[in-house]
Amino acid sequence: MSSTIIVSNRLPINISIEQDKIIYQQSIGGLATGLKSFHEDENSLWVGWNGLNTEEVPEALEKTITDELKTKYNCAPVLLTQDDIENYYLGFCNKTIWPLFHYFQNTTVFDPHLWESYKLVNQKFYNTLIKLIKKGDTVWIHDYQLFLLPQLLREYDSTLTIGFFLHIPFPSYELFRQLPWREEILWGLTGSDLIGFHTFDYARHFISSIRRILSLDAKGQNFFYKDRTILVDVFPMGIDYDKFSTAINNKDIQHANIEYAVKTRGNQVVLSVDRLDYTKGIPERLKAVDLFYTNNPNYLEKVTFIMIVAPSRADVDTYMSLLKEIEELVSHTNGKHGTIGWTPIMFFYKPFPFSELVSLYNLADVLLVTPLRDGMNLVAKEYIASRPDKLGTLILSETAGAASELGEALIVNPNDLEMISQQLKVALEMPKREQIERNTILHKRLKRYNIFFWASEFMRKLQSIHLRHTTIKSILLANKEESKFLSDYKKASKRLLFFDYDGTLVQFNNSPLKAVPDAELKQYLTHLSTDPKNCLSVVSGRQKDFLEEHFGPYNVNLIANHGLSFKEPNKDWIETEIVHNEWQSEIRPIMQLFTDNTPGSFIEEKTFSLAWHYRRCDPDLSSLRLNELRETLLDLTGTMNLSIMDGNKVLEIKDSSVNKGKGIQPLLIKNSSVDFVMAIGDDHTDEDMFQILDETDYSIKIGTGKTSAKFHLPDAASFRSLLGKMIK
Ligand code: GDG
Repeated sequence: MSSTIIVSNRLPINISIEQDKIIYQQSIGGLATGLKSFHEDENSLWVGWNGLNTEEVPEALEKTITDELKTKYNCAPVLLTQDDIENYYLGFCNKTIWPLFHYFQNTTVFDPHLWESYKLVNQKFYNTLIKLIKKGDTVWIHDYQLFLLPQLLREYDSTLTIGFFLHIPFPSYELFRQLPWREEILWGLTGSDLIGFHTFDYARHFISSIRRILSLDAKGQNFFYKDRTILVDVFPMGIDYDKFSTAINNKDIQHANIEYAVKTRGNQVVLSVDRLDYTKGIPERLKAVDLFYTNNPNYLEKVTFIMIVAPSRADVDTYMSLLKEIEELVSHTNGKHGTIGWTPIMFFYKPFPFSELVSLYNLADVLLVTPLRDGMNLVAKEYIASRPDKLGTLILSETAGAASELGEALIVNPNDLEMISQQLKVALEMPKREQIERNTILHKRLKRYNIFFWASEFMRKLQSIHLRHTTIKSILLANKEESKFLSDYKKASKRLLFFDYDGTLVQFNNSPLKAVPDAELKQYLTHLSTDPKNCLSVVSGRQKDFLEEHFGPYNVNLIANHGLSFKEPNKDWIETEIVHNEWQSEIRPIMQLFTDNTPGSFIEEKTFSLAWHYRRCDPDLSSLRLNELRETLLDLTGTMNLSIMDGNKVLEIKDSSVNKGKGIQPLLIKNSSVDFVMAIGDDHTDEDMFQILDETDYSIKIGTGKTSAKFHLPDAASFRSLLGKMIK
């Protein structure tokens, strides 16, 4: 039976060893809390680091821990050394990716040594996983610690279903590009079938980096790599709504509530709950609270602020200096505004048990959540869900992912202390009726889009995109199919071979007009064209002169201008159709206008067509211009016998009576008795060739996407390697 494997840096269980006794505790943190319910419900296997370093655990104990993790918690550990923890976890993850992705570029460390450790640990996760996964399994990888894992697993088994979810923000391209290892990280993610983010902005930033850094094509939420389409989508993570909304029925929680009310003297209570982290905006929040008391002396002794900070990443220096700064700010405000009987800020640097946390959610009149950046922020959702009375006001930072979902909260700029202080007053004075109105809407949303819905939506999309990959009609020309192709080729006594040029015989580079045959290709062509069994043709949209310059010396047929011009070896060019190109004078000025407005684009003039190339342009601008140009041309050419073709980073307009299918037809007729026919190409213009071939012929598309070809190859490099095998 196939199963689901969750992979994250940490297991949802914290393990500590005290005097040879093993203590298991539920981890705190968004990912662990959020996914725990899904894990228990689905009976999935969870793979991650167990929180210990291999040096401090005797081997016998290691085995006991591994066994107990499996039997009691359905977890399998990845073992890390002290060195891994220092350089991968505390190093690259927490000193490089975490600050950069949360827009703290000034404190981001770029150290190749840490990057090496990151690669090594991703490999360790891979080594653990391949011992556990079975054919047909689904692997769901979580978060920024494991960016390289999807591609490692894809190379191990191309049929695996692989999903990736990022729990933190994905920064804008301008920020992400600062990372020296940006390409490796993006390539690592391309092994996934589905990549999920909390918000549309993060997904948009990611696609922009994919297009600009890897130069991969993207359409809407899909991008294309080799023979696969990878879906990028938005899944705002929910919480276990029922667990929080019913928790107050618990007697302990009700008692704790009464006790807390006495301790806060019946004052109005403002609460905040965070892990210790500089992204959470804790010092700024404390300054805003201080400002609130200064600006509103009538609230002194009437409002108490409870701040819970759960210890986190205590081994990273910046976190300890942050704690010191927080403690100083707390004592400053308490010293300045406090009285003998009243402490303005009750500060706790420790984790609270779930029951006490829910009591505090129920006690608080206001929850103040002001991170400078936050992927989502689950605390905001938990607060609302914990209040069946639908009372309480949420103040939420606009830079938390949750803000895009919880619009009924009071939204603030976390750097605007005056604004936070004002909104605190608004929140404390908000009439109950308005609180209930706002929170009723929020409850509905949180109840529906809960953690189970979130996980099942992700899984549903993941399975459907994976199914799409396995049901692509054209067959990958690999393994068995490739062997059959090579054996048919070798057996044949007469063969017709049609090769497209750009993107097929040569790879695209940034300047398509400069792509010329390299030494290896020349060697292969010499071999193929001197084999008396072969009749080889290069079929291209290029002009006659170009093909003649590069292929003239070989014994090959040249079919230029998309099939319009034909030349056999040692003969003259002939035109296969009579075409008119008066239309060009009308279309050229329009194309020129678009060229002027799109830096990097240029027009290629051909005998019977005009091509607008945009490979070197800004991808966002060119996609905008491309749509405009296509629509303008469609309007203009409605009554003319012209067709507009989307090629690989080129839009070409040409006479409709010319196409590559028509171009190769005379050769197919003349050689009707051959026993091997093959046509290969990478874009839309090659489809006319594929369609004219018989069912038993080899039509091969390079790349993914809709095609009438019977077979496909991932990229031009795979065709090059196939050519190498053909001449052996
Ligand atoms: C990352 C992203 C994203 C906190 N203190 C206590 C406690 N907690 C629990 C909360 C909540 C979780 O920890 C914190 O989740 P957040 O979402 O607020 O933040 P991160 O830990 O930074 O999580 C974040 C999340 O992943 C999910 O994708 O939302 O943006 O940074 O569940 O309740 N729980 C208990 N005592 C505490 O003192 N019991």
